[in-house]
Amino acid sequence: MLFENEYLGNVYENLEKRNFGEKEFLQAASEVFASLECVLKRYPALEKEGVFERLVEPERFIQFRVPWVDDSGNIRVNRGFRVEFNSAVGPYKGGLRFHPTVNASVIKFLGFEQVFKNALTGLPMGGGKGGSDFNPKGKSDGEVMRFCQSFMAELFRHIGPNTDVPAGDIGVGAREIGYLFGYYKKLTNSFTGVLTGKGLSYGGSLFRTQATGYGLCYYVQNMLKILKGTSLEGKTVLVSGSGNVAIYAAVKATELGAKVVAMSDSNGYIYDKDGVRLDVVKNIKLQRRGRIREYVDEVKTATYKDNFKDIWAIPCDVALACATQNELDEKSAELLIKNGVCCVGEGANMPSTANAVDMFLKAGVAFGPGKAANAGGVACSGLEMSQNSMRYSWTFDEVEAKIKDIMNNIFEKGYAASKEYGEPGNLVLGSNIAGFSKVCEAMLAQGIV
Ligand code: NDP
Ligand code: 2IT
Repeated sequence: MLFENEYLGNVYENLEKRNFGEKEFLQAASEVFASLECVLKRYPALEKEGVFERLVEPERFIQFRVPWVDDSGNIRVNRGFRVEFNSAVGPYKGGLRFHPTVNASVIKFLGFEQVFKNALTGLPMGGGKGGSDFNPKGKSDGEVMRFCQSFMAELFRHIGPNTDVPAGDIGVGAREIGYLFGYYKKLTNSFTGVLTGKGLSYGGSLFRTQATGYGLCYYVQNMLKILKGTSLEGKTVLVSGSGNVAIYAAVKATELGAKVVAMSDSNGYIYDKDGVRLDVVKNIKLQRRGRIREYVDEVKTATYKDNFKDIWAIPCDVALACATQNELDEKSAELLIKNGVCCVGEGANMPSTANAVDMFLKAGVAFGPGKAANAGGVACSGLEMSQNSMRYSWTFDEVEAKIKDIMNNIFEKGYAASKEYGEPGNLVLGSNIAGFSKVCEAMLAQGIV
């Protein structure tokens, strides 16, 4: 039995049977269940309310065909998904991921995590997620546009500014959101805040581009200050990935006085002992959609190595995992701990394996779980929804100040719950409990729906 509590064990066993082989979804659910065992002990009535059975069953799961025509005239078929996981706290909210590894398990794990993350922000957002196994890499703008239009030709029936509000995630950035928004507008003849992460010229929020990465650094600053009595100033930092989250995490960490010495993509990583030049990275990744290895063509003193996982072998004080799920395993955790890491922040969703998380917690490393540490992005999306509803926009500084506040609060809530439940500083436990408490209260108030 994975869980001491028999009821929880049975719910989980049933979940395994009904979602056979969906390892990412089961991984995310078992982590949350493990954190909530102590809550169930304190409030045994939750069993009668069927809260746990309801939590792990998505309210709606949509899968659809996405046919499109490539530049050579070939017909291609991809699979589209949207999971509308839980709307107890607000309209479904969460990103779309376009990546060849996308499947039902990945979408469900992301949607499940999103429910708790969104609750932690304190904004009225439920949890959802979606995407496709479409690979935007190497596709022309025309191909990406035709794919997005075909994707939206089905998705538009299920979403709406008060129902379900998608945004970006891996492989979905400003270009894709633009094409998706344009087609939604054409199909419905309405200009609404149905997507977030929009361009600034048509209703996007200032600071959304920076929000996840900067938010991660604000969260990490809280961890370092409260749990370790220090700050990012003078720290050596590793940042995995080199997409939206990674780049802006590296920018903010550098601004706060840290030295980012390595970044990666799915092929390999660069090491620059003098501190990664972010103007060069931005130019390669954001302007040219290039590969991280191109960095060493411009910065001759830096080195490039294949195998992105080896980035974790570089000695550092702080590790920010900003690429993808399960990128940081037991072996990597062991190396980081051996090399004296004091803080790990998850910019990505579930980048650390379950064993890696346990090792960090046991070793006394300050560990910031994704659903808390990377919530700055969706929090800013929530503020984009507010601005769209008001038909008004806040300045960059106004949005940044609100996000900083939200990230400080998320840390506080998780830390307070970790103390209340007897494991001070265990932010996995604390954040799961704090997120759950809000969702649970909203679910109980609304009856069996
Ligand atoms: P991007 O598409 O901008 O960048 C993704 C980065 O991760 C790229 O460097 C990519 O490398 C790397 N990557 C993707 N898949 C893999 C893989 N299988 N193995 C190794 N590296 C991989 O996405 P984001 O920066 O937006 O997202 C990164 C993470 O942050 C994801 O986990 C996402 O869910 C999470 N997140 C994103 C938020 C946002 O606002 N964008 C908010 C909260 C969390 P390559 O180019 O080689 O594919
Ligand atoms: O994982 C995430 O929180 C996101 N990809 C952002 C979701 C959003 O709705 O902005």
